[in-house]
Amino acid sequence: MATSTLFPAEIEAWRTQIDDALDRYTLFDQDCPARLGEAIRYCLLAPGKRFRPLLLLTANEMCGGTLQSAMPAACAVEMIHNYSLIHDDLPAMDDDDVRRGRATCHIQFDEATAILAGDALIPLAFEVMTRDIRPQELAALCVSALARASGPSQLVGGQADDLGFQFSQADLETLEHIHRRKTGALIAVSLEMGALIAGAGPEKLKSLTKYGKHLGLAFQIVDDLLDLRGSQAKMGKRAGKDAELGKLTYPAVLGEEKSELRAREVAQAAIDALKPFGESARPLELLARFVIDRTQ
Ligand code: GRG
Repeated sequence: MATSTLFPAEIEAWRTQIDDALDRYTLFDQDCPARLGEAIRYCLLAPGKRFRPLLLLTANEMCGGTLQSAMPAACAVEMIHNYSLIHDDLPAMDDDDVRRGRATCHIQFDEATAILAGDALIPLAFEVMTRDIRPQELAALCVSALARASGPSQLVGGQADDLGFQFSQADLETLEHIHRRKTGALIAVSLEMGALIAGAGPEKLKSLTKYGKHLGLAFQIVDDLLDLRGSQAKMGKRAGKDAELGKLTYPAVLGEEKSELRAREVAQAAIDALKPFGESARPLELLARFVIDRTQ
């Protein structure tokens, strides 16, 4: 999976810093069994796009924050995202054997290790935030926002419904309700935490959260289209899995052409939500365009 130059240069430079911080956060002590630590690092440090941490850092910078103050939350959201990928790939869920161009965790290690590696990333994310975000009141706000976004009514609930609707029919509203939680919640909370850490006022916070919600949906629509049309070599994961698993997807509900139109419409709504930022919203505009044009 080639991820070397995905984003505009100024954003791209942060990816290395995110990778370095994730590396430092997973240098475990002697009490962490070697195989578990190895599995966590194998998945977390694999070449992902780092899209959620990049959104967080970009929103933070737009609101006047510093990279150093936002990095713990950026790493935390990537940890939660990675746990969800590891568990999603398990035989009990999507049963995938390739992720980020490599064997999935349970294939490379074993199922129990993959479950535990995913499990471990959840408390690690919250440990990092409570320890490294200052002041403590801000850490508490971020913990609360990320816990909600990854909890039973958002990420986990969206995943449960996604599994529950396999091989069934549903309308657009149901489909969007699933996608907004399964994929959108972590994307939206990344923007929200970036703004919170920079001390953004209510207008900017609202605008970024709205952008995040629209962008999350656009991201998932494109993901559905890539699964239909994309190649494993580019995406680093198997294509065509959605149809195989009878997943409720945009192309299944709307058809390919209308799905593409809907993705563009939602990405434009995301960009429109950035009006209060004026010219300084340019990096997030570029990220919204990346979502629409991405091939991995
Ligand atoms: C197990 C609670 C739980 C949730 C799983 C991750 C997930 C939710 C589902 C995966 C199915 C899927 C393809 C969702 C589409 C959106 C998504 C999360 C894509 C993967 O994220 P990327 O493209 O991946 O940002 P990288 O590897 O670049 O980080």
